[in-house]
Amino acid sequence: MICFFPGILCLYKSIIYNSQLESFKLVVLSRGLSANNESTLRQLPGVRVINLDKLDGLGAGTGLNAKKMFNMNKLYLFGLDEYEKLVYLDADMLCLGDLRPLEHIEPWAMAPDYGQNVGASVGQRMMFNTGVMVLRPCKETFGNLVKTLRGMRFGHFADQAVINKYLNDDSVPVECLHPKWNLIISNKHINKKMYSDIMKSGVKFMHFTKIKPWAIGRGLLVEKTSSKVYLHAKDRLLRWRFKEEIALWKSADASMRIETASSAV
Ligand SMILES: [Mn+2]
Repeated sequence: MICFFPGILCLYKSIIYNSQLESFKLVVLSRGLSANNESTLRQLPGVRVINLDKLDGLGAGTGLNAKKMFNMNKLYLFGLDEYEKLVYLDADMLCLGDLRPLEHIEPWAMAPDYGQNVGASVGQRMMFNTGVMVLRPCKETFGNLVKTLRGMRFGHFADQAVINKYLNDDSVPVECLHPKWNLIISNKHINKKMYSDIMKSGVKFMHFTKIKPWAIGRGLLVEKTSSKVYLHAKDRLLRWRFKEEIALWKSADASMRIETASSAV
């Protein structure tokens, strides 16, 4: 499984560098992070780490694979009701624009999932991508999500299937954010015009769904396990396809030096 620590560091740097926020607090939900990496994160100004290692994995017994079980940890954030409002971000996200408008966006708000050829839907609604969510933590919502999860059978999506089903079944109002708030890179070759228009007019968050730029050249570029030969060919292809996106990630990553306790990431 890919380690997301370098992704979180770069997300943090990109928010400082690009968001124009005077201050922010980054709450990191972690599971399986090394002690060194966790202490590096704890030393960053404005960062709080919530270690989930001792909590049960959500979704046991539903036949989910390890990666989908890992993604289910996201549901724990709904229990953080000491916060009135949270902007949830995946760790494979990069901030590229002014985030101040988020102060005026009320929960729930999410961007559509445009990563498919045909936009997926749940019930009567479009499917929202769960990589960026403006939400209000609430123990009751958390309980309802866990209940929803228990009765489900899973296909392609994990937490995203649960959250969308809950929103649909309970008719929860959701504001649809412009896709610039969650520009899914898998979309680049699907909705070409929309993607390039957003690239030109300004991205808020770029979502590295297809590749993790920090894992390039480490044999971890693709998310799915494949044969070595296939992996190298795909590695080159993706590197070429997402040249511009990878360059943006690298430049944010180089914007600030953070001393890491361990280089083994
Ligand atoms: Mn993601």
